[in-house]
Amino acid sequence: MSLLSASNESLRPLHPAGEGTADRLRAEGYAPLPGLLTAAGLSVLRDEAARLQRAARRRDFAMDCMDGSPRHMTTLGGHVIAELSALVPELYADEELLALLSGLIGEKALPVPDPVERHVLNILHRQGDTHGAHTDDYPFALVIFLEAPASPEEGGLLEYVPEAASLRDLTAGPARTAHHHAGDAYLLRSDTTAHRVTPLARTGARRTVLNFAYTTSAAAPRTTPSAHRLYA
Ligand SMILES: O=C(O)CCC(=O)C(=O)O
Ligand SMILES: [Fe+2]
Repeated sequence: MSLLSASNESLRPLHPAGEGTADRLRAEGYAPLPGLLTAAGLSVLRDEAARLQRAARRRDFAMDCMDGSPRHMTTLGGHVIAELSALVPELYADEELLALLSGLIGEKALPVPDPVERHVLNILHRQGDTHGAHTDDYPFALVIFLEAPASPEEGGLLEYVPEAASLRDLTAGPARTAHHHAGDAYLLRSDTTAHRVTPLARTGARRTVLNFAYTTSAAAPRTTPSAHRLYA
């Protein structure tokens, strides 16, 4: 079944990346892509994530290489997703999606070599669940929301500081925050933007995202142990 070919039913036509989105990515390290998924795309991916979640693993630890920031979440790495899902790898490599991302980045968005980091599933589902402060190994992350807390008061906000000198920048001053709805996505300059997901504040709230990592031909390879600790 190909939902994700040229007549893509899962992604909206390319215009949701409105005017100014590329500028915002460059200036702020973050660009929202509200309603990137169609209703059909959201429904299919949500069912896929619910199926994949059965293979996912609970993680509760401090990430040493990221200033000991907390991980309280359930995750599934890209290597397992590739074994269990046709849909997610297809969407990751979808030409329409790559064209959209390349347009925003200003160069060709390329799949990353590491099968573990390429496309991952992150699920926050208990009160207090959080994906603590870090930067990513690869320069760009497309985060697609399949479930999200209804309001910012329920937590699960993205907090970010572009061009961060250190992860401490997230707490040293006011960080930027963003709330998203299911079906939304955002693109992050994820290697130089310090970022974290604030703790879920309410029992029963859920936040499920797919994170797709991309690189460019100019990007210097940089790897930390963090992805393998969280996903392998
Ligand atoms: O869930 C998010 O909004 C961020 C995910 C993230 O930073 C990551 O998976 O590296
Ligand atoms: Fe990240």
